[in-house]
Amino acid sequence: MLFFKSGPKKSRRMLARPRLEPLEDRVVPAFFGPVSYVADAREVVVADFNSDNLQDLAVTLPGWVPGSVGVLLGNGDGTFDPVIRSTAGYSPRALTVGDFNGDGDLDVVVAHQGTYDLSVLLGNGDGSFSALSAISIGSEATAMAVGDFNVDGKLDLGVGSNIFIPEEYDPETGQWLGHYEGFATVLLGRGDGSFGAPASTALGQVGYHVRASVGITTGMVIWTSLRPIPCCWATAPAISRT
Ligand SMILES: [Ca+2]
Ligand SMILES: [Ca+2]
Ligand SMILES: [Ca+2]
Repeated sequence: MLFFKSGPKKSRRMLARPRLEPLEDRVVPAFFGPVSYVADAREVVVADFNSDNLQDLAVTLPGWVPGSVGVLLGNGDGTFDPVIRSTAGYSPRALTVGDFNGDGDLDVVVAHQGTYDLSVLLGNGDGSFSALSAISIGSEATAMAVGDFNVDGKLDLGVGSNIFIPEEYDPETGQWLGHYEGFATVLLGRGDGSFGAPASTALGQVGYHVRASVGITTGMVIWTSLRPIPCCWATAPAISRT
């Protein structure tokens, strides 16, 4: 029952009854069953690689010698064409996208597991890539972020990376025990698909995965590492820990 006060000392029962009103017709979202296009994809980015205003997918596909980047061109209805593979070197893992040479076609940068290299693959505008070039950053990249960090109109890279520091050999498992030292690295783009020398700042001991992401503020890249060491974070150019 509902009541309301009509005066400072009086109260009376509200006569109106609640009404039931029909809801408007609604369209309930539904999803088709999953469709598998590629197996063992590691990372995925969404972008329009063939400039048809339909979103496509790019994924890193493992393979030791060599791996590849696969692009699935979107049809605009939730389906994709068969994967287009481009050679991407040794065990590609992290992936990021941008037009690094300013020709209007999206390019990708790939980080490789087990190496200290990044690879730049220039887009051909049709979902394929070519002109692969390698950049050594001196540590193993786990994540990348793209932005114009020095505001010169050319895309730059922020890279989170690590180096494993072995401390003790475990004969039972046959593995080395140790920890990871993290690095926050910035590579300034030259606007032609190449980058200047990497500028790295040591983050100290971190978890394996050093994430790099672009902050809300232009010109800022943020690195974080969440496990197992309590978080450290850093922004370019000033680096600090929490
Ligand atoms: Ca497209
Ligand atoms: Ca390009
Ligand atoms: Ca720049």
